[in-house]
Amino acid sequence: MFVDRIKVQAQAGNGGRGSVSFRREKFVPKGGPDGGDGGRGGDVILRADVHVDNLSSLFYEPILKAKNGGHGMGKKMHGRGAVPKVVKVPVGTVVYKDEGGGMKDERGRGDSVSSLILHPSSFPPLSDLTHDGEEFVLCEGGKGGKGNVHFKSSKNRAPIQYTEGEEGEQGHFLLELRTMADAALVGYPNAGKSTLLGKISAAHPKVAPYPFTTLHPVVGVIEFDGYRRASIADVPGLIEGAHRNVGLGHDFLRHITRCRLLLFVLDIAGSEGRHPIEDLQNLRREIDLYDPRLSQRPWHIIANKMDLPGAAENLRALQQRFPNIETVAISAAQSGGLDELKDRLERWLFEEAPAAESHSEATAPVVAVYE
Ligand SMILES: Nc1nc2c(ncn2[C@@H]2O[C@H](COP(=O)(O)OP(=O)(O)OP(=O)(O)O)[C@@H](O)[C@H]2O)c(=O)[nH]1
Ligand SMILES: [Mg+2]
Repeated sequence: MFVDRIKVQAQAGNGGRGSVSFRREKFVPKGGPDGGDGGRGGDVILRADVHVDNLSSLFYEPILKAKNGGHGMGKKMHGRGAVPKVVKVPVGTVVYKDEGGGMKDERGRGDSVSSLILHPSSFPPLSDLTHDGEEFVLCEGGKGGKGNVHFKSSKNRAPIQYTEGEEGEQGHFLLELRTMADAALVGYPNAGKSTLLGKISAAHPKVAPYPFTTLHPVVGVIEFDGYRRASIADVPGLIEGAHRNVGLGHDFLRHITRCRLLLFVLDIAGSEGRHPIEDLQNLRREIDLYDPRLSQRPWHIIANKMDLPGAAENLRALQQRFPNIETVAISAAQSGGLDELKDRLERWLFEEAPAAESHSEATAPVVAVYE
């Protein structure tokens, strides 16, 4: 199961209680207070891990709870501090405070679809875990209470006061994965995105002659000469009207928000009865409707299925229509033009859209405004 958006509840551990105790020892009459402090409650921590690729583990464990700290004891012994509850999440996880409402998660919890209208500025993320090993303390454990040793004074030599441990923080959160990749393959279903990714990287996304074969993003790594590497995301097919939730909708487009280069993969032969120029216009429009900032990203065209009849003619028409957009003609199925594509990718990724711009800071979750 692939889960890329989930609500969780987190509860850090409470601090342990301070102890009330007196030293009792042979030949030491009235030994004085010796109650130790309580231990700290455990934190709930999210840790980004490259070996985790989605949030499905949280689907089965939606309540994240850390242990309480141990109580203080006599002989000035402190209670045991609880170990933190560390939850591994994929790199690219964005954490939001769940204010209740506005967002729907994988379980369908949250508000009804019609009210999914968000005001981005009022919904800033708490954290964005973009590097392997990066941690975010979701809820802090409570401090331990004080034992009676702290209350000793010249007036009160046998205090019976102590303090309770503090309560651990708790809250509701929404975690959302935004895939980290350098470039994204965007196209209609069956355009050949998965076939292409399978050919140029070591990834093996499923390929089949029916639409919506790919249901969640798959990231492949492509290696260039000189040990240069880049990651490319194959995202589910997009169709006209996706912003109205047609097809798979365009919710998954958040996975391309961090990609610094958009590659539009077209069925240039129009083998399914559509025209590639219209396909491209529709794809660009859907991206713009989703988030206008995305349509400002550098983009290029990959004209696929050049082996089919009618492709060359359509390619000419496309180039006339978009003379300033670089277009690479390939046949992913027959591995035609892939060397040329790799050369261009290297130039696009390392010379024209350098990495500094990548992984743009996460903003508020972009949620569809359904009509
Ligand atoms: N003739 C021809 N067929 C191709 C080419 N590339 C892909 N196909 C075929 O097109 C069909 C769809 O390919 P996929 O790679 O699954 O397409 P996709 O874009 O990933 O589709 P979704 O996952 O549904 O969005 C498969 O039957 C492929 O064999 C090509 O260059 N030429
Ligand atoms: Mg696919």
